[in-house]
Amino acid sequence: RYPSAQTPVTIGALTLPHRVLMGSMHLNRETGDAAALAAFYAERARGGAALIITGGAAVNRVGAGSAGYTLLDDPAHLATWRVVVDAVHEAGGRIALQLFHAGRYAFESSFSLTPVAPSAVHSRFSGAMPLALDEAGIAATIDDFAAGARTAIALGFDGVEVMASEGYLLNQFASPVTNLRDDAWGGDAVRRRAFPLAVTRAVRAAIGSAPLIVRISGADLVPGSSTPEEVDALAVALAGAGADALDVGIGWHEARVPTVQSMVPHGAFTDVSARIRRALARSGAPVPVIAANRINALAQAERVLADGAADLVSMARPFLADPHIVADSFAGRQERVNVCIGCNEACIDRSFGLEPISCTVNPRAGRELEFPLAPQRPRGHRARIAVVGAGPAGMEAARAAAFAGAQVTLFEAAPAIGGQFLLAGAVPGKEDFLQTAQSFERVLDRLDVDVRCGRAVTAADLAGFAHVIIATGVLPRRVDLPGADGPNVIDYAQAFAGLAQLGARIAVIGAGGIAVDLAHLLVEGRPPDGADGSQDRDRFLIENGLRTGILSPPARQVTIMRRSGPIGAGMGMSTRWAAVQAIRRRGVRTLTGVGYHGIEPGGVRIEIDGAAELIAADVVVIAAGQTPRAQLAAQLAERGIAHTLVGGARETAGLNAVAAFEQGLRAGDAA
Ligand code: FMN
Repeated sequence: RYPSAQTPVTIGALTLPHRVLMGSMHLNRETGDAAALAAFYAERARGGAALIITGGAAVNRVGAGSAGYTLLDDPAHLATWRVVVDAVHEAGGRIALQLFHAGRYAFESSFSLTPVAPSAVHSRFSGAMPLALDEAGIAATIDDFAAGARTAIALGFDGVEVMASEGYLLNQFASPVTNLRDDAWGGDAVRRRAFPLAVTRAVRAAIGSAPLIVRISGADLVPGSSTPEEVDALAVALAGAGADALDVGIGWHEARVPTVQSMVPHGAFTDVSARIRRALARSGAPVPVIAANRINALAQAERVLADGAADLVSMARPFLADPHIVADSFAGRQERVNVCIGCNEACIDRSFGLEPISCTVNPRAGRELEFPLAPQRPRGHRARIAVVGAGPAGMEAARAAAFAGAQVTLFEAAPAIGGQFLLAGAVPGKEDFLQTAQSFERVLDRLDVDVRCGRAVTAADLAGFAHVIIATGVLPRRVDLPGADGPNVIDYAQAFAGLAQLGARIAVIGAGGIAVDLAHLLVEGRPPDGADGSQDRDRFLIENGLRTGILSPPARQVTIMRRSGPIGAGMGMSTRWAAVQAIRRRGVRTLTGVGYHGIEPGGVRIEIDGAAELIAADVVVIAAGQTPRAQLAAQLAERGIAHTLVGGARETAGLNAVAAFEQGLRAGDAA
C-alpha cells in the first residue's frame, strides 16, 4: 500500500522494518509514574512506530528545559527509563533516547540555575539572559553529552538522538544570531560548527557502533541566522563526524514563521529535507535524512518518501492523536485513523508549562493506564446510554461509553456529527478538523453505536435510557447593544453557515479565537471544490516570506474588535500569535479597547482611543462568547432520568476542545 514507506531502512547498525518514526516529544510526564510512561510508549510501539525517539532528556541540570525534564546525570531519574525501554522492547518496538541541552532556552527558574549558552544573548522564549560558557564549561558539556549517551545505551536504548535543532544549545552554537564568540567555538561558520561536531564525535566515541541520529535545524527561520549553505555544510560535517542519520527539525521557538500550527500546510517544509539530502548525496557519503513537521497521514509520508525528499519520515503529534496510525494505515484501515489536527492545545502548549501533555482529539494519550485498551467492564453488562449532541464532547463520550461496554445511542440535531469541529473545518488550514468527525464516524460504527442525526431530541425520547450524557454544546451569546436586533446583525454560527451571502465589509464584535478564525475564513474565502492543498502551501510560503509570489487580494474587508483584552484571547500560546499575524497580514483590522455606541444599518459606531468612529460594514457578526445549551438537563431532572453534562453544555467559561473531549472521555467511561 505504501511501497516507499514500507521498505526497510538502516540507521547505522539498526535495521528498521519501515520508514515512519515517532518523533521526539517532551511529555512533562517523564518524572512521574514510570508504569504510565511505559504504557504510553509501549502502546505506540505496538501501534507500529518503526523507532520511537523519546522526548529530550537533559544531559545535565543546567541544560534542562524546565523542572519537568529527566536528568541523565541523576541516577534517581534513570529507573523510569529502564522500565520504559523494557516495555517498548516487550511490545516489539525500538526506542532511542534524545540527548538534550536547552542552552538559553532553559527557564531560569527551573533549578535556580542561570542558563548557559555560547554567548550572553537574551532569549525572548525563556526570558533568560544566559551566561557565556567558558572553555572549561564547553569541555564539561561535551563530556556530559558523551556520558548521557553512554548511560542511554547502558539502559538498553537502541540508539540516541542528539538534539541540535529548534534553537537549543547546539543550534545556538551554529547560529550567528546567538554565537557572538571569536575563538575556537565561533567567529565564522566553520568555528560555529565546532561545538555540534565535537559533541557528535564525543557521543560517537562513547557509544561505539550504536545508532546515532543528530537532529539538525534545517531552517532556523530567524532573521540573520545560518544560511542554507551553512546548514548543508553542517549536515555533511555531522555525517563525517559519526552521525548515522540526520533528523531535520524546522524553526526556532523564537521564529515568527509558524512551523507546527494547524495553518502549516502538510509537508510544508519537505523542500528543506530534500535540499539537505541532495547536499549529503553530493558529498559522496550520504546518511539517511528524516523529514518532520505536519506530516500527519501515511499517504503523505509516502509522497514525501517517493519524491525523494527524505529517507524516513518522523511523525510526533500524529502518534498522540492515534497510537495505531502506522499499523492501521499499513493494514488498509487508514480511514479509521484519528488524525493530528495541529491544534497544539493539549500538547505543545502544555509542554512549555509544567502540565503533563495529552491530545485534544485523543484524551487517552498519556492516560493509557487509566483508560486501558482492553475494556474492563464485563461484556455481559450492557447499560443503555444516550448521548445527546455529537460535537467533541458527545462523540468522545459515545466512543468511551461504547468501548466500556455500554449500548449507546448518539443523537445529533444537525445532519452530521462533528459539532463545532464542522465550523472549524471550514477555516483555512483547519480542514483536518473535518477528518476528526469522519474518523469518529468510523469508530462509532465499529463500536455499534446507534448514531441518529437530523432531529433534535426531547426528554420524552430519552425515557428508556439508564443514563443520558448531555453534550448539546453552546449557543452564541447575544449582546446587549442598541441595534443588535437589526437585520444586518447575525451570530458567528450564521456567518460560518452563510458565508456566500455576506457582503464585502464585515465587522465582528468579539475578537477571541472564533472571531480570529472567522476573520481568516472571511478574507481567504472557501477553497474551490477539488482543491488539493497545493495552493495552501504556496500561499503559506509566500505569506511567510519563504517564497516569492503574489497573493490574491483579500476577499473581504474585515474588522474584529473587543472591549478589552488581547486579540485571540483563549487561543493556545503556540497558535495565537500565528493566527493573529496571519489575519493582520491579510488586512484584517484588529481593535481592542473599544467602546460600543451601537449598531447602525451602516456598521458599528464605536469609540477608540477617545475618538468616535463608524466601522463601516454590510454585515455585523456577533462572536462575543457563548452560553451553555442545557435546557435538557432540567427536563431530565423533572422526569428523574440520570444524566451528566459535558463540554459546552456544562460550562462555557474557559471551555475549549481539550476540556470537551476529556469530559466526554470521563463521562463515557463512567457511564
Ligand atoms: N522535538 C524535540 O526534538 N525534542 C523534544 O523534546 C520535543 N518535545 C516536544 C513536545 C511536544 C508536546 C510536541 C508536540 C513536540 C515536541 N517536539 C520536540 C517537536 C516534535 O518532535 C516535532 O518536530 C513537531 O511536533 C512537529 O512534528 P509533528 O507535526 O509530526 O508533530
